[in-house]
Amino acid sequence: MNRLSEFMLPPAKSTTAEATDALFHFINVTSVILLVGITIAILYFSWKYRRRSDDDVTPVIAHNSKLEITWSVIPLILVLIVFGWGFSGYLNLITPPDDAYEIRVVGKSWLWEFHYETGHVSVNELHVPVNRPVKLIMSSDDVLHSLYIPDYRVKMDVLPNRYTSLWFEATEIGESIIFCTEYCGTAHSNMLATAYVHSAEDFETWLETAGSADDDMDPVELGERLVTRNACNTCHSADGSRLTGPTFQGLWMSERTMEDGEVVTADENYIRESILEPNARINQGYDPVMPSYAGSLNDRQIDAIIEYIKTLQ
Ligand code: HEC
Ligand SMILES: [Cu+2]
Repeated sequence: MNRLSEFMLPPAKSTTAEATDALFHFINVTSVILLVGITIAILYFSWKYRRRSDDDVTPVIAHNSKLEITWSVIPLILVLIVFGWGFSGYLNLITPPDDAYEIRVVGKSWLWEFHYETGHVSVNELHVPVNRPVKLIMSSDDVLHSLYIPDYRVKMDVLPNRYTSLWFEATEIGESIIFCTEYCGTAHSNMLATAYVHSAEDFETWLETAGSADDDMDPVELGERLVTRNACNTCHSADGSRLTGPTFQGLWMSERTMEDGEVVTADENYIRESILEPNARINQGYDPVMPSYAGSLNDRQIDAIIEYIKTLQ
């Protein structure tokens, strides 16, 4: 079974992954056996009962009860096994253990926000402790998204105006990739995040120091890091090329034309407003798709981003 998993699937790194894989292999192996058996039977019968001479006449066969019962009962048993097995696995996957550690997840086009009990918010980085159940309570700020962690074999839709949840218990310290698996627009394929699994102590340390590690960093450097960390660079380039949003190069103090013809100078206030209330004014020729960063970036971080944009002349 393990060999088969290594061959077909990403490594199983959660407590429930192996049970999911076992059912997957059962369905797969049974299907292959049936496929081969049926194919051989078809070939054999078409050879055995081939037309041998012109006056060959096919006898009339009304039915064969034994055969019909056999080919109804065997699939019925297989389907019942898959149902029972799948249903008990499903119940396990939708029932998080009571002591699960809770993290709020917000999907936005096109990034993931993870909100921790301390109030810390990380973008596209999910930090979790190893060997402890974690429950994600998820919602979307805009369209349908879906959070998928292949290594843990968990996936759940993320909807606007409603909470969905999933849980897992990571069994290995390390990193796993997180995908959005609901097509959600232009940069859907960039809607990636990473799950970082820490030891219990390292996780506590991370939680205590998250965010404050930036405290004595140079503002320009911090700004550049925040632009990557908050996925601004999926929509804004620093080299003049046009992505979903306008480039940051040459933005500082330039004249921006809005949808309604208004011309605005890109000063501190304009950039700040663009980050906190992106839909207050829309640039001419662009779609109103930027998510608001109100609540996830504080004043110091916004200042740092502005300092960084100033350097991109
Ligand atoms: C999903 C894509 C997307 C992401 C992510 C995104 N933006 Fe935007 N942004 C846009 C689009 C599109 C516009 C132009 C339309 C508008 O004005 O809302 C824009 C406009 C802006 C503007 C005004 C630019 C100008 O040329 O006038 C600034 C400043 C800005 N974004 C900063 C940021 C920062 C900082 C981040 C990350 C914290 C960010 N954006 C993340 C899509 C995005
Ligand atoms: Cu998405």
